[in-house]
Amino acid sequence: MKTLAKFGLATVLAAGVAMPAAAEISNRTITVSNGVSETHPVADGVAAMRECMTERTGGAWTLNAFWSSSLGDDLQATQALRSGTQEMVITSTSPLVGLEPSLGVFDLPFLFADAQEADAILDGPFGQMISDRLRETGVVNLAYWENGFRNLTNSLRPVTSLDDFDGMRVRVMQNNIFLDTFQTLGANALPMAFGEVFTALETGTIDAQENPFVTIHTSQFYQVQDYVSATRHAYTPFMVLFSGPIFGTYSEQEQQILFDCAVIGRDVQRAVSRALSGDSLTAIQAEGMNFNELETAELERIREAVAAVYDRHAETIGEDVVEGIRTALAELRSN
Ligand code: KDG
Repeated sequence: MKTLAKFGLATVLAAGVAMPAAAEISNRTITVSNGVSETHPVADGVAAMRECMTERTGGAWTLNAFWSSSLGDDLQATQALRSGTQEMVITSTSPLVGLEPSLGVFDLPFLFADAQEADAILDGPFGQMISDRLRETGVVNLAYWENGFRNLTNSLRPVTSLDDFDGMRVRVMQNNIFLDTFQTLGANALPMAFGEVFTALETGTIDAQENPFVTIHTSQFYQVQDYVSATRHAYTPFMVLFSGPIFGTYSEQEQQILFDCAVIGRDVQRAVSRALSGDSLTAIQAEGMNFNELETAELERIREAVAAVYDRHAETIGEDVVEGIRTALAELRSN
C-alpha cells in the first residue's frame, strides 16, 4: 500500500501496473463435514485442501472441518448444501442415490477390480457425466476421493463362504442396491446411517457391517467386532460436494480455486488411504480381530450369486449409465 499511497492509485493504474484481483477473492469461512473420525485419511485431504486455499487466497479463506457426523449424516449434510446453509460435505455416493439415482452405479457389487480402475473411471469422462447430473440437484462435485474397497466384519463367525452370510444381521448403507446385494447373499440386511453403526454393533442390534479396513480401524469397530473377512465386494467413492447456491456467489477465480484445491486434496487423501490400508488391517488384528481371506472359488461363487443385482437395478440407475460404465471398463481392460 505504500506504493499506492506514494504515487496515488490513478498513477499506478495509468502505468498499467496489474492490480491484484483482490475484488475476485473475498474473505470466506467454509464449513466442511464428514461422517468419519478425524483420524481417517479424509483429514489428510482436508488439511491439503486447507493449505492450498490459504496459498491461493492469501489467507482470505478459512476451512473449518467437522467430523463423525457431528453436523448430521451424509444425506442431511448434503441437504444443507442444497439449501445453502452449509458450504461443503465429503460424503459417500451411496446414501445419495435418492437424490441422484445414477450414483447407484458405484454400488454394484464387484464393479471395480482395483483402485487404478476406479481412479480412471471417476476422474475421466464417466465420472464427469455423473458430476454433471449431480449439478442439476443443487450440489457441485469438486472431486472424487476414496472411501475404498469394502470388507465385512461381524461378531458371529469367520465368513469363508457364501453360506456363512446366512441369517447374519448386516448393517448396510441406506441404499437399495446394497440391501438387495446382502439379501441375495442370504443375510438379514438392515439399512442404517453410518453414525449409528458403532452403537448398534455394541448393543447387538446388528451382527455385522461392511467398510474399508481404514474405516474399520479409525471408527474403532474392532472394539465391537470379532471377525473381518476380505470380501472386497464393492468400492465406494467419496465426493467433495459444494453447495450449488453458495458456489453461484463465488467469482470464477474462486470457483476455480475450489476445484484446484479439491484435486490437490484428492491426490493426498487417496495416497494416505492406500498407504494406511495395510497398516489398518494389521492394527485391527492386533486389537484382537480374526482376519480371513476367501478362496478364489468361493469369491467367484459370491460374485456369481449377486450378478443379477446389475439387471435388477439397471432401470433405476439408468440403462445408459450401466451400459456406459460396462463400456468404459471394457475399454480400460482391453488396453
Ligand atoms: O461421511 C462418510 C461416511 O458416512 C462414510 O464412511 C460412509 O462408508 C460409509 C458408510 O458405511 O456409511
